[in-house]
Amino acid sequence: MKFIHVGDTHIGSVYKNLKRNEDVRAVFKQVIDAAINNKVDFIVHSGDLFNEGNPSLDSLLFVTDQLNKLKLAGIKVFIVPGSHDVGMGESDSIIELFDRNGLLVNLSSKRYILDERDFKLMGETYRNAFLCGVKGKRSRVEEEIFKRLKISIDKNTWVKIFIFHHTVSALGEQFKDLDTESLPKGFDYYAAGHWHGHKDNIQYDTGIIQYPGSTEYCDEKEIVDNPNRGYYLIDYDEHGIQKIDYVVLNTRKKEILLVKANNKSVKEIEDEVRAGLSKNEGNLLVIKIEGTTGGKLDEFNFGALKTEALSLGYSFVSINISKLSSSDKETVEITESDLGKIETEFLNKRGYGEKEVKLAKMLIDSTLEGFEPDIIKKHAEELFGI
Ligand SMILES: [Mn+2]
Repeated sequence: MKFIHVGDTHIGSVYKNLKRNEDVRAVFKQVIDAAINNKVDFIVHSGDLFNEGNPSLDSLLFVTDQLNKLKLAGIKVFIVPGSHDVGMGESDSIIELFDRNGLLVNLSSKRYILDERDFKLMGETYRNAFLCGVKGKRSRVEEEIFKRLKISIDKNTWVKIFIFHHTVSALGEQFKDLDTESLPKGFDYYAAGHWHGHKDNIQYDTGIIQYPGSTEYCDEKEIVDNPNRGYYLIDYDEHGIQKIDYVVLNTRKKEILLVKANNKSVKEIEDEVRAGLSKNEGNLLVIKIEGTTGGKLDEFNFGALKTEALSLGYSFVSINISKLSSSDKETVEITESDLGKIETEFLNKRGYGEKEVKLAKMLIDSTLEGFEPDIIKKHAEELFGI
């Protein structure tokens, strides 16, 4: 028996970029086709099927068509809604619509919650597997829910699968939605979503936690941080899980161009970026400019660089200057030591007149004293005789 575990497919407008939206769909199709070709018994989706809780009609039709292909092939989909699958202010998810139309099984649908106060959770037994799950939330997760979960696991199955859409502390304390220890015990396979990186084989209780990551690079950081994108194909039999393959999806080639500023002028840096570009068939490009330039930051024409790159064929261009600074900093020597006088001296030395300094100081003070805009306007009019 086989199943696929996939997550964070983010169908919809991840980018305001049509080509990239097509990419997001193309990898989704790859997963669907792989499920059919491998004759898997079912698919587990760990949330964020859509990028937004109110997907466009176009996205809805696309997903409907893909899920229908699975239905025709007799492949069930078990899912919990992710944080993105719930619209702002809505308690139900778009996933529920597909559940009610019989195109997938929403394991956090109300029918699986036996007792809402006691968090008694039911699951499904299907093809010798037991599956149940908890949906993701937009706001901070209530860890209490996890701690109090009571699940009647069907022991009479070959594999027990728990699906959830949260980051656990095993990924790093700073990223956690909940402590790993809060997860329910007694499962073989913890199908996790929400973390767009890919993290295998986190040992927990008698099972493993698996994050397949997103199926496409959803932003610049994901392009830089991850070598590839994929999903899991799992074999199981009466002795439990036998084999897990991480299957790499066919995504666009990517280029990360690092340019060291090393006190070079803006023109030298821009020329170096240009020299690093080449004609291509829609690659993803991240340009990182790091260090200190001898020129001024506002002399860069990043818009022009981007346009040039796009004209060479790149389908996505991002320029990262978070580690770029300028050595050309103006310095003003101050002799005063009182804060109020420092402000005046600084502004005088920068060439501002008496009235301008007065107004500037009023504006600085207003951040502390909370002057009404009307009062500031009145003072300005008096000072400048407007
Ligand atoms: Mn996601």
